Amino acid sequence: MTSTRHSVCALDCPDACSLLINVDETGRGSRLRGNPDHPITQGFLCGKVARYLDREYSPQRLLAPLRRVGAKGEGRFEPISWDAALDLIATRLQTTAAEFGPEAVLPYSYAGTMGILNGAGMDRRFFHRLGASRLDRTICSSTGGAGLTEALGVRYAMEPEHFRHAKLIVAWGANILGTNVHLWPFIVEARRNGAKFYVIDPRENRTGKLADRHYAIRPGTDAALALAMMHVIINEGLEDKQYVADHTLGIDGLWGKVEAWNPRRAAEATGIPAQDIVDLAREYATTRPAAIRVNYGVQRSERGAMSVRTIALLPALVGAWRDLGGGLQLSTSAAFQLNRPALERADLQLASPLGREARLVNMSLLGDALTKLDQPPVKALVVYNSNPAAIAPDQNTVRQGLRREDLFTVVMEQFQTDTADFADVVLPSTTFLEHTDLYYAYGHHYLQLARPALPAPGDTRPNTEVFRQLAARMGFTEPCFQDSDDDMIRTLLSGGHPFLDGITLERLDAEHSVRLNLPTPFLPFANGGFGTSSGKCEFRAESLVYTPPIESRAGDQDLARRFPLELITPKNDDSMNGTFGYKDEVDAQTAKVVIHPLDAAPRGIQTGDQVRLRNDRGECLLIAEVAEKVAVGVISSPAVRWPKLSPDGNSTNMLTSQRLADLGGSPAFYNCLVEAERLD
Ligand SMILES: Nc1nc2c(c(=O)[nH]1)N[C@H]1C(S)=C(S)[C@@H](COP(=O)(O)OP(=O)(O)OC[C@H]3O[C@@H](n4cnc5c(=O)[nH]c(N)nc54)[C@H](O)[C@@H]3O)O[C@H]1N2
Ligand SMILES: Nc1nc2c(c(=O)[nH]1)N[C@H]1C(S)=C(S)[C@@H](COP(=O)(O)OP(=O)(O)OC[C@H]3O[C@@H](n4cnc5c(=O)[nH]c(N)nc54)[C@H](O)[C@@H]3O)O[C@H]1N2
Ligand code: SF4
Ligand SMILES: [Mo]
Repeated sequence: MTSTRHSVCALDCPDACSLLINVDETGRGSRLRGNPDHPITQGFLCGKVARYLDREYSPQRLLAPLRRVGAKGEGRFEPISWDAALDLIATRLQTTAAEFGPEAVLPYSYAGTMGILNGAGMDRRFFHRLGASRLDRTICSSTGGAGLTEALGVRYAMEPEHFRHAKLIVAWGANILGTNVHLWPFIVEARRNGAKFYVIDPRENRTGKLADRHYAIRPGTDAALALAMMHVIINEGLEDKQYVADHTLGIDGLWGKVEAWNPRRAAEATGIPAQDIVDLAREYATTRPAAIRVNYGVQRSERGAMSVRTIALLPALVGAWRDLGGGLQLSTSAAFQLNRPALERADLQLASPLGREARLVNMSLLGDALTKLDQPPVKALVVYNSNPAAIAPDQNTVRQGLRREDLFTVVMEQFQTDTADFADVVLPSTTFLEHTDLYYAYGHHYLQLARPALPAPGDTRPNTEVFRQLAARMGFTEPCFQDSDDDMIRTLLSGGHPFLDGITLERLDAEHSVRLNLPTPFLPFANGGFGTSSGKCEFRAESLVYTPPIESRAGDQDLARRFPLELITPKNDDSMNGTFGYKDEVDAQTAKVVIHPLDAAPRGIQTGDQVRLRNDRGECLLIAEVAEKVAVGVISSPAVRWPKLSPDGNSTNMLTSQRLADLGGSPAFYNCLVEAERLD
């Protein structure tokens, strides 16, 4: 008898799909599909997860704990028992803390799973109680979050379902078909009803190819475009005077600031013709409802927070928030008002030997943290839900750090990643199909619960269980270390926020997916209600600025002469950061770099040639595709390749820098100057 079970896709994707899986009497899963009854999943999955069972049952899955026997990074290990592995880890963490202070221990995790228990639950309690350094989890979105908060005060967003009502949709640094495909049906519906769909992106991706217009903007210059749109809108009196008067502050100062940002000046900065900027601004201001889907692509830049902030001021200027189908979406996650403080228990730091709040280490600066940080230096690193040897910027420095003989490294993983190769101990982890977790989303407003659908293979264990067991070995006696997964879910639901009214564990078990208790329709700023102290959207014109990124053609001229190409490394359509990097087809996709014919010709580069990209930080080898999908001066290679599978052992994060964005601490991944040469 085959039964059907429910699950939730845990990958780091806005869509957080509701899944159905067939399971036979032996417990083996077959046929993974999207839940047809889920309002966002709508019965379909992206290509990568439709085939997730390949990964689930891959012969490359890690099934037993391992201890390193070779050199760091070499990847030679021998199996050991869980007891031996946990004893070893507990002893090393204790001696490290005793000798150097507990802050010498650094956790390193990101969103390998979006499950809250396995991503930010027992692990947080454990490291807080130990007094370990706290990790500032900036690698992805914190810059955009900071920019959005500057504009709106609270990071609420348009509902995805409302895009169907829009008459103009702008995908701004958002590769919807690649990274957020469950928004697409709503866009198709809107277009069927006459909506226009525009894309603002330095490259022509899948989404841009299907758009009514593609504006090829230069990387990191979005704030210049947004300021020029404000110029046109105010100059032509197209702002929503009522909304501006009722719900914004500082319109008078705004003209003083944007007056200088005429479309010609913005055209020079962005590479988008001035007339196109004028037309876009007019159309945006005069079409209702108008929706902007801005995604994290725009904020992986030195000017990322300013980009998001200026873009997020546009809907207030034209009153788009009033309309069903109008407004902006960056992330819906802020509406999930879960009781995370009670889950994470930062107060346990006071019970730690440290006795105070531990220092905060920016994960985007891992290279520096492992090679330069002092008082104390990082002596033990515990990695889970992340693959920093592949995904962190300035790979060279990260690797130098991971290679340190005096660094004790634990990696909890499903696959033998580059990071796992540097581990002293590798612990085999369950997948989302095998453990319980609670899921928020950053592209919709449904809270979801998943129970194990499949048995855990081999000796794999969930992160939650590993940290419970480590806590016991370390002698942490607080009752919270005995909390079950269900206890932790109840804790998360317990904060009393009205958006969680009526949502219980029992209801989640029965319904799997529950809409947050938001007003329907949810129009967060239709009547103001911004999260600023004034309650209004504050333009604060004096602090709106655009200056070109240092690593751009208009930035540091010495750099730009030596390294004249602007490299962007956006997401690969058919993988998920490094999660599927072991697959041959993903490796082939992420081995490519697209270069414009006018940049390729003088370098003698043709499609299929092996090229070396280099800058002062390092180099890597890729295969050229010569095409007009990028503008002159821009090259693009999809992220993230497993370095160890490339011919020289390097991937594009050899080239990216630890220079941070303007606010929020995220890396400026997409402002990266390089030179390219053909290999003979
Ligand atoms: N298939 C797939 N889906 C994914 C992921 C994946 O790896 N693969 N990763 C997940 C994760 S972790 C995240 S954070 C989200 C991110 O989702 P997105 O933000 O949609 O993805 P990105 O590729 O980072 O950037 C989107 C687009 O921004 C463009 N871009 C780059 N620089 C600029 C710029 O300066 N200005 C503008 N206007 N556009 C720019 C890129 O070319 C890209 O097409 O996707 C998630 N979904
Ligand atoms: N050049 C460049 N670099 C980038 C980006 C880019 O666009 N360009 N994007 C950046 C962004 S936006 C992000 S979010 C980061 C992503 O960085 P990461 O979050 O590190 O990347 P992932 O590959 O999504 O997940 C990492 C690992 O988590 C493991 N994992 C999954 N589930 C579990 C689990 O339940 N337990 C344990 N122990 N492990 C699990 C997976 O096997 C995978 O190897 O990369 C960043 N790096
Ligand atoms: S990766 Fe995204 S689109 Fe694909 S199944 Fe998971 S949540 Fe859905
Ligand atoms: Mo991300």
